[in-house]
Amino acid sequence: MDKKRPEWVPADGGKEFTTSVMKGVESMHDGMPGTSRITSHVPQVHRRQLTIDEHVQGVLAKDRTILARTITLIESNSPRHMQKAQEVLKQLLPYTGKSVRLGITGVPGAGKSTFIEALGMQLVSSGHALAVLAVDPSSSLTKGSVLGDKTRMEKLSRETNCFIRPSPSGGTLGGVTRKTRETCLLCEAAGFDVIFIETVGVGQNEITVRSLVDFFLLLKIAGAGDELQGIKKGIIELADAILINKADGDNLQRAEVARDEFSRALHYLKSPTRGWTPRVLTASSIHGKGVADVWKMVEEFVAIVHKNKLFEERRKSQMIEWIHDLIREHLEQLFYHNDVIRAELPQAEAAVTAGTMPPTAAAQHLLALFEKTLFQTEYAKLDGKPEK
Ligand SMILES: Nc1nc2c(ncn2[C@@H]2O[C@H](COP(=O)(O)OP(=O)(O)OP(=O)(O)O)[C@@H](O)[C@H]2O)c(=O)[nH]1
Ligand SMILES: [Mg+2]
Repeated sequence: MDKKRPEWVPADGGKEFTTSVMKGVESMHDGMPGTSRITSHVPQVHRRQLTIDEHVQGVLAKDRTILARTITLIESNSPRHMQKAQEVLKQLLPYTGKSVRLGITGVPGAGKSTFIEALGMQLVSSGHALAVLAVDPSSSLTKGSVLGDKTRMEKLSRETNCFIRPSPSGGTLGGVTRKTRETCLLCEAAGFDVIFIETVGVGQNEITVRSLVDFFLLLKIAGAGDELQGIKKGIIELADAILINKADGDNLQRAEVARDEFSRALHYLKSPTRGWTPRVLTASSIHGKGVADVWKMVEEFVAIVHKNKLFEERRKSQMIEWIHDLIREHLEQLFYHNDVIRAELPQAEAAVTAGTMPPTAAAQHLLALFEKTLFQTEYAKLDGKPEK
């Protein structure tokens, strides 16, 4: 884990900003689980940069090495790479959209990776091609969960029909979303028909994941003392299903009690998906029990949302949401990177905390300053241009 600050964080940014950035995956390995049995058709000498066409053709040809490199390109924050990545994506867009995206969220240790390994093995053995994107792996909490994940998904990572990719957890929330969204598109273009997105549930993450996936699965463990807290937080309102994991051994009975409690609670909540009533299931991922039922449920769900057109509708509105996320993110960066704002912000904050200025007035003052500098830049551009 690098302690590098992401470049967008304002100089006086506090804990509310992510201040640690995971090292790019490429520096450790190429994102390929196990050994790739497919030989890349592009020479790897000196890892020369691929052309746009090589990226596009490689992804379409399901070349996993090129897929991994294209994801790395997309994760890059350099403007040159971003431009290239956008061109690659544009050309791949016609080949996207044909997958089921499943978001899997739960507290650290809930058993997400174990569940993914169990269900994933069943899916690949029945002919599915599965991509697993581990967003925000909990390495910040458990130090090195990426490695842990690789061992926990040991069998799965050796499957040629499975592609496992840990994603960087740093950057803006929008950055993570943009990259994960774009990675999903790449995986779809490469022919993966099931995409799992594993994230640690820490509040905001769940909302982000909901905006990326078709089906949102919340993993819980019984007896963790948080059974009904989730309801208050509104997180379970986002879930299409809750899976009480570790329903085995001494925990079995508690898991069943938790299932009934959650079922009752869900009864009073509005479903996040029209035409679908959220369900609560139990499973023991470690023993593979109840795991197949989860997939049966997802298939049922997919049939319903295809029939009532919600699948397509949701994907479209997620794309629209995406545009606005990007605009918001960009405007925020412009604002906080602005020299005038950077100079003025601490004073405005001090005035507010000293009680000499109301927060609204401070915000208005800063925004007015910002707008003024924007116009000045525009006027400066006009200066020197010959009049018509
Ligand atoms: N008894 C039991 N243990 C389980 C089960 N599923 C997972 N575990 C154990 O719980 C621990 C955490 O499992 P993981 O799959 O790594 O959990 P995770 O949610 O992916 O954790 P992070 O990635 O760190 O957030 C491991 O020791 C697993 O062996 C289960 O169904 N039953
Ligand atoms: Mg995990």
